[in-house]
Amino acid sequence: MPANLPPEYLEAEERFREADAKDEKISALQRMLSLLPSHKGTDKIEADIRRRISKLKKSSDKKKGPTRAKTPDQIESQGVGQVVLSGMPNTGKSALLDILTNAKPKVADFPFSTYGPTIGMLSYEDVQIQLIDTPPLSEEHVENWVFNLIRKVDLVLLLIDGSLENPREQFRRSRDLLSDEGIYLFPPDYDFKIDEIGRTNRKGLIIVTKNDEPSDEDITSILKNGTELPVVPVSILEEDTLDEFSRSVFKSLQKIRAYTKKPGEEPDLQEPYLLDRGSTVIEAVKSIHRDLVEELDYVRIWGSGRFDGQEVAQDHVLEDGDIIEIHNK
Ligand SMILES: Nc1nc2c(ncn2[C@@H]2O[C@H](COP(=O)(O)OP(=O)(O)OP(=O)(O)O)[C@@H](O)[C@H]2O)c(=O)[nH]1
Ligand SMILES: [Mg+2]
Repeated sequence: MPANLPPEYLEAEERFREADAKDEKISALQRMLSLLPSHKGTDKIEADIRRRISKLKKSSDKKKGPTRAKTPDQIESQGVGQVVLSGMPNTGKSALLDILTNAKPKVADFPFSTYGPTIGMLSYEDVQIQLIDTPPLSEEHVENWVFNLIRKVDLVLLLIDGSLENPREQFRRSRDLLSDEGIYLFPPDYDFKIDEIGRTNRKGLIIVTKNDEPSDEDITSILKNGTELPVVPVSILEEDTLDEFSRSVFKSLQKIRAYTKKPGEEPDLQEPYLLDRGSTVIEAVKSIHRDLVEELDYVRIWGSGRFDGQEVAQDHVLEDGDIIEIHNK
């Protein structure tokens, strides 16, 4: 118990414990936050309260629990892509899943607190991405399913604890543990060929966690000098870094969103069509409806054209967020 929590704080905490309604819980937590003395000993408590507030704000009143895995590495892919949180013990994998999704993984200030996979859905703008929390990588025992899962996902997030002084060593150790299993990480836009025998290539990002408590050194630039992989700093206490994290994850999945509009009408922005990055206009038309290709006369686009509503060739490469207007013969 850290020193000197004032009696008003303890009262607010009592109110939080007794509250049933979400709003009441949030307001009790906010009161706790305002009454919490600010010193080194209360940092963890503060992080914990902020996480609970953020989670409550995101949660809807109806319960939408995480999907359970059948066997640890057999996880049905949902949403735009399957992304795994990996890294050494205590780097903040579970805390990220906890703050970004409805899942409730165990977050603890001691290492090796996660045993199985926990799945959550990360919302980024109008898409959902599947995030999977896993037990830590370490030179001691790592269960096989952890590596099997990493081999299958679309993107690997390698977490480095940014509050420690040894970012390069953490990176090197994690990278070696993966390569010992034949797993190699490449930048998300890298055009790698089919896996060689005994070797799995995966897209990866380095995530520097706990960016609110950075050590004296500039970890992001130290790491950038040691690898081709993009480096994304994040803190569960800083919302803008979480937004940037989600944006980077979506971008790294190499998908784009396209929307449609009918001539003379407003675009339909309800549900995006998801396409592989690099898709052309004709590929988009095909994916919207096969039959449309036969009847296609021309296409106008809003977004990546030189001007809005530009008529573009069928091999025009689309960009994320483009709106397509299909004109039939
Ligand atoms: N200040 C701060 N603390 C954080 C942040 N993210 C995680 N932590 C703390 O770091 C500790 C470890 O977090 P976990 O999420 O349990 O770490 P983990 O990587 O899942 O750990 P294992 O499952 O044991 O490998 C907890 O005390 C968290 O509260 C952050 O962004 N800022
Ligand atoms: Mg964990």
